[in-house]
Amino acid sequence: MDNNYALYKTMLIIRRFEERLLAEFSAGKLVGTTHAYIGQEADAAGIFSVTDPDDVVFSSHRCHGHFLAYGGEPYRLAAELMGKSTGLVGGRGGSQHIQWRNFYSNGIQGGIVPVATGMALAEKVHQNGKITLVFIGDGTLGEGALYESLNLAALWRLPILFVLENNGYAQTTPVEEGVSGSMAGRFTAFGIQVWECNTTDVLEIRSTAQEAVRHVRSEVKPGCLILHTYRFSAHSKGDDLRSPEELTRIHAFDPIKLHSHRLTDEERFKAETEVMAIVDDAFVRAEADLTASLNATG
Ligand SMILES: Cc1ncc(C[n+]2csc(CCOP(=O)(O)OP(=O)(O)O)c2C)c(N)n1
Ligand SMILES: [Mg+2]
Repeated sequence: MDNNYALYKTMLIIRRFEERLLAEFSAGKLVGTTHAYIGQEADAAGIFSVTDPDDVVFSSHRCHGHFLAYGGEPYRLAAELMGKSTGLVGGRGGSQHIQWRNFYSNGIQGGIVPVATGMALAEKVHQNGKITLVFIGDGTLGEGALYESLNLAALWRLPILFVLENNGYAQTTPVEEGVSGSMAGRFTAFGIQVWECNTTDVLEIRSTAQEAVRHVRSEVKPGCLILHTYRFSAHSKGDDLRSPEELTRIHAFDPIKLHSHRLTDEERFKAETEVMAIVDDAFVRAEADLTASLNATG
């Protein structure tokens, strides 16, 4: 019961935060670019409900959902998106390049995977029981640095979980046109065990993630979690070639609607009220903050 409410609230924070973010973008209040996670919320909510607070996380251009599920503060993220000095990295990273506690993100596809692998080595040497997670998309399977990392992670038995979120597209390229052969086979070829989920049900994702996380932590070995999912919003801002029929079809897999039936009307109302207040406070406070000075240091 408590778990169901917490998972729902995490997914709702991501959804409402990003709906607000897209509206603020359209109103010209944000700078740079952005990539919304709307539709994929069950992945982040499920995974971060079974990780430890000190685990190390590396994310991609589509990082907001991962960050919020990790426990990041919506206000600091909103301030970062607005280029404010109170933002996560002083307003200089924007949407794709954020850092807070053990969470890092980078917009270069696959570029962060060798960094994450090195971090997993460092944490293994420190023998502190932390695992490292690194998120990639289906389109990032074409990056060579990924395979060098898989090789070393397997050879050196590094405690790292590669999380592959297959949302079916790399920008506007469908996965069938960008990825050959088997996704799982790309990991098993290096002797890395794979867990795979073809669902947007947060409870199923959570229990599969739990097994994968347990394996990586207790066996001190790499693992791979493949999550087949759906991206509801455009790749970034407006770049979407999908037909209205396809968009209608995939909305049937809305993870929030799917999970909402496990809550009472009162619980759904409470979650919605609390989340709307958090998101509104985040954007209103961030807007009032000072803009980052471009030539400041530190
Ligand atoms: C090395 C590199 N090439 C191209 C880009 C531009 N780019 C940003 S996201 C993206 C598609 C990524 O697709 P995928 O890995 O499936 O992630 P998704 O956007 O679907 O979450 C591209 C081509 C980039 N950021 N880095
Ligand atoms: Mg993709």
